Amino acid sequence: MTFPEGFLWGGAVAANQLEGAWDVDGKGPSVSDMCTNGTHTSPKRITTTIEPDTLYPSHEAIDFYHHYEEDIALFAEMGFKAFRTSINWTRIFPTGEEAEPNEKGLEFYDRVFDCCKKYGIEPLVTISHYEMPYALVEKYNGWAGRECIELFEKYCKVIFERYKDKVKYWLTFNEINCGLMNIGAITAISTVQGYSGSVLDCEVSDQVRFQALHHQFVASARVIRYAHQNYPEFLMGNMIAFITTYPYTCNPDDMIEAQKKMQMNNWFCSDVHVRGEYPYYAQRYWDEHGVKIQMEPGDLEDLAEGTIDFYTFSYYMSNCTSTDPKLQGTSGNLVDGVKNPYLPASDWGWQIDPKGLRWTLNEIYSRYQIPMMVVENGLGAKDVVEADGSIHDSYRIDYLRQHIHEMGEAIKDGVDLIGYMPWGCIDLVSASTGEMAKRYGFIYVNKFDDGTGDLSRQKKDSFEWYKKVIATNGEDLD
Ligand code: BGP
Repeated sequence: MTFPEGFLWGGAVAANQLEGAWDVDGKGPSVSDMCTNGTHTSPKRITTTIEPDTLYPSHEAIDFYHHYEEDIALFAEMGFKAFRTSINWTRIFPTGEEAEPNEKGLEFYDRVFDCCKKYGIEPLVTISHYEMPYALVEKYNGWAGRECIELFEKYCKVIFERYKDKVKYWLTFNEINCGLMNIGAITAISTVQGYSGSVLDCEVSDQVRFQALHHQFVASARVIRYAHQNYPEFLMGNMIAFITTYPYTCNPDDMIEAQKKMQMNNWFCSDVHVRGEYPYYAQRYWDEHGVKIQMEPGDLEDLAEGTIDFYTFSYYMSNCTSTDPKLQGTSGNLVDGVKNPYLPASDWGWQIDPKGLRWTLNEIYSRYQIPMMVVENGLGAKDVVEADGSIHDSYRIDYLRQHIHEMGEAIKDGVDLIGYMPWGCIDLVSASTGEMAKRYGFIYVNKFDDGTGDLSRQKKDSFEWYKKVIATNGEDLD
């Protein structure tokens, strides 16, 4: 057997992209709830107030809030061993600053985790996945405000205590490194106080981005230390959007450029999480970009004492980089790069690179040697529902098959990979564009970009295929 016994096969989602019920049972608005829909070519917007007659896709999403039992039953039917979801901070603390948590919000996640337990599915919980309370954006400019550290600690202490018997695996911040990338100013660090406009155009300085990240690092480390001290059975992880970057040519200038991109886009955050200190190459970058991080006494000790137990990341694509300014750009959602002539791309321009996953797993493992999980991977594609209701998504099966095969190769290489949770195991709202048309699921949801749809669920061909993959522990990928 290539995949180890007990390998965590499952799927991943995020609260803000599927729950809906954005103002139900005391929930407050999050930064995601202020984002309109958009498309690949016309970017979604963030607004400072809720505009009438404007569609905000997270408000209903796929209404997992009221369909979770049906959905988790379908995951169980596929044989999921694990399910990655997130907690909406604003269900627990609607503005982030209440003295007491919102009981109704806590009860919802009790129901979700109990339902997982009923089927023997292990929850993997992202504590913060693009849904900071919007009130904290208005008041503190999101994570630029140091106040958020303590508010986050308060939130974590509540959910740790409440779910200590139901959840063992925790990730602090989703794709924390996106705070250094354009749209991440909104999604990851939420430093967009007073900003209304395209999510791709908001300009946030390096100074603000690194300061916000510093606050997140300290917050993450403090809650990890707290969890280790109080809940020794918990396993605490990070989450990185891994943008594998190749040099476009063997020109040494391209090599250096690629190394720099790998450092600042991918390694910088996880070096802090795994090693408990800022990496050696950071200072030069900060000096050259006018960044001076304000730290308080104790911050560096906090970082050192709150290191992670396992490493998780999302992997969708790879990029090339070049020092030649004339080369053609590639549209990923996070960083621009140069088109790789050896790779095809999805309809959204994301370059498909299964072997890059094997390469990436080896790179991460050689650096850290701790257990790893791939907690997002998948193909966003348009699906067609046939007259008889069937959905033949062979393109999605091909994508997943190739990536799973390469994970198997990486395991044979010797990496310690313990789980795989492909993204959007049920169709949900796209994080980058707000679309429903960009579908990832094994389960189709009757919901469309204009907000219409009866929300019914339908199995795609990939549903039966993934079920077989899990049943054979990754041996049968045909
Ligand atoms: C990651 C996010 C997810 C998810 C995924 C796919 O960056 O963590 O929230 O949405 O990308 O991206 P998209 O929805 O833009 O296709």
